Amino acid sequence: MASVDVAELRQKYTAAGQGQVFTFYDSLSSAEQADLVKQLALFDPTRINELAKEALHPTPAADSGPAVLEPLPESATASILDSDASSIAGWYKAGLELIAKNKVGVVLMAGGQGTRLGSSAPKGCYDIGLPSSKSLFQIQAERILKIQQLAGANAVVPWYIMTSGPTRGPTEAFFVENNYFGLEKANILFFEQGVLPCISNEGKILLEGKGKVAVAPDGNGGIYQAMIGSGVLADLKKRGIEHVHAYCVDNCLVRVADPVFLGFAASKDVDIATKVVRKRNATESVGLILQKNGRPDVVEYSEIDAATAEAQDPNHPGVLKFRAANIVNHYYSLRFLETIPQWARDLPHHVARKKIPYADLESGETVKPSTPNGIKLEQFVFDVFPRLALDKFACLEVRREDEFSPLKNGRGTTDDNPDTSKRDILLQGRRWLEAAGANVTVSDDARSDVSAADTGIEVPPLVSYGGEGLEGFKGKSIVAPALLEG
Ligand code: UD2
Repeated sequence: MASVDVAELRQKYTAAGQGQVFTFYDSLSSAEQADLVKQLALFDPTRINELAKEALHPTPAADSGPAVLEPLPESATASILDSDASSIAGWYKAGLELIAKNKVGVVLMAGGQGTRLGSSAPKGCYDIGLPSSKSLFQIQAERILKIQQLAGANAVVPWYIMTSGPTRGPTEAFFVENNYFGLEKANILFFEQGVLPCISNEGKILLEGKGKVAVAPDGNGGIYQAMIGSGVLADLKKRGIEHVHAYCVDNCLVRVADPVFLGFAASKDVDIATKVVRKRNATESVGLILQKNGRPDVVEYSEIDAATAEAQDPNHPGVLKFRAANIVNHYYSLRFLETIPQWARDLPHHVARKKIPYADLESGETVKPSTPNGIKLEQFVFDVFPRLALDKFACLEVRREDEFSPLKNGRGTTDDNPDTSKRDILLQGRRWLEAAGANVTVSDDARSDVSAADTGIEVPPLVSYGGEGLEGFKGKSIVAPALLEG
């Protein structure tokens, strides 16, 4: 890193009214001073002021009137639930061919801090309690292995894993410890998203300690600038990748590099496609895929008004009008990703009001506030959608029970927790085996209050990616709960 002119940096921050970050500078050791300067050199205080001003005192929208929100038009959506088997088989075949030709790459968003889950390790390392004790990372790695095998002997699906500062080290170490779960190390690339300073309610950059700025990951929308800065986009191009699947680490049912999704998106020649599930209820914590002023868009659960969330479909009484739930499962054409430099910096920043530990500027002591004292700024990955005309965007509705069971909360909560993740994987395995003609019964010694999970079967990804290849179990009797061996 080029040496930083400290005086110039100090002057820049002071001129921007952010000189308080140097309050303790002279009392720091030279190593601490170097660390602080290295951190401060990452940010432009004038830009931070612009973001903070917009976040704390938003510019009123031009008086173009309230946004017109409507569900996506039929032309931009398809549903697995009502597509015929031949269409699905056609997408599957086309997608597998793209994988066989090494045209497909996978990008994993794994930089979240998993605060609600309460685990200090990265979410991908989490053991949801399966009979195999596999982590989310291992399940996803084995799905990549399996889809490569299904596509053909020479198929390679490179896996780009986005981490954030706190998750980078533990994530890479986990993969090394587990020998990359059988994948080739050369086809797994870790990269780091950016961070942004935490801002006080008065618009000041907060210090976490005397020599450290309080920072937070810049949101999963930081993926775009990170793909440029980390060389991921260049690597995708070098490998001749044309189709990219980007997904959320915490969904244990995710079909990584799903051939059906890839074939669907490629057949429509869109630049972005997204998978959705039917929203569980009006208050579910999911974004809503819809059209806003005629453009594809997503209204996040943290920013939706009750009227929109609860609006009923006029043609289907009792059904939500806005029911296409975002599941952080997106397709991108590489040609679109090559336009990132044109727009990534302009993606809006969303505001999360938080209790942010900060260094008191008098005493230098770290204070843990009891009420929100500032904001974190983050970009959302789906905020790029409105850049597309509807004909370059597509939405594929999939079955929630087959493709979406997010791990958001700790054990003991009502949903989206390790137990619901485990249950959903085991019940899916049972459905697959019964569809193949196996006879599944529940063991006598299962507890009297046998849980749904205890009636399921774990079918490892290397045995079946999506329920295929289980014909050999026809007529076989299997006693649940069980882990199916290959
Ligand atoms: C996300 C979606 C929401 C809905 C929900 C379903 C966004 C912005 N919101 O909300 O619409 O689909 O998931 O489960 O996508 N991540 C990073 N870096 C960050 C922050 C998050 O990589 O700075 C990753 C995170 O590791 C995870 C994904 O993005 O893989 C979603 O993050 P989250 O679980 O914090 O998002 P959530 O549940 O608030």
